[in-house]
Amino acid sequence: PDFSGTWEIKSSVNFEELLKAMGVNLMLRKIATKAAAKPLVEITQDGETLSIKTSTIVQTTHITFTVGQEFNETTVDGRPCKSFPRWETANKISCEQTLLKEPGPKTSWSREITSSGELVLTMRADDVVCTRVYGRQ
Ligand code: RET
Ligand code: NA
Repeated sequence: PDFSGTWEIKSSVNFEELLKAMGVNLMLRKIATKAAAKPLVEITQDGETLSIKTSTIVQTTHITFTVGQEFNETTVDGRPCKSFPRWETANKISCEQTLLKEPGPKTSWSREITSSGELVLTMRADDVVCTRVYGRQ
């Protein structure tokens, strides 16, 4: 599938609950949730290598990875982790994360291009699932 493009958010469910499950305090949750309501996501793709830049007013993250290869990332709340992306289906990448240092909730994400051409991002922390749907800008 083609993940490349500039994406804007259409809906988001459970983002603040995700941060709560990660132990982020109320004040930072409010700031982060407000910022995350207006993200800009820019993806470039070369075969199985993706580069994903997610910009908000308080934080911008940039990851580059190849599906099937471990890479260094940070969790949504900023903790360093190892990430292992793999194809879950032909159109969906699932990525398990392992924290480098301290114990914390089990986290992962997935990104899928749906049949209607949307990008669905899920982010998990233990049993909390945040689902964010993006459309092409
Ligand atoms: C701060 C402080 C530390 C805790 C958190 C922050 C903000 C995180 C943000 C994340 C946005 C994520 C998105 C993901 C994918 O769509 C304020 C830096 C959690 C804004 C947009
Ligand atoms: Na987002």
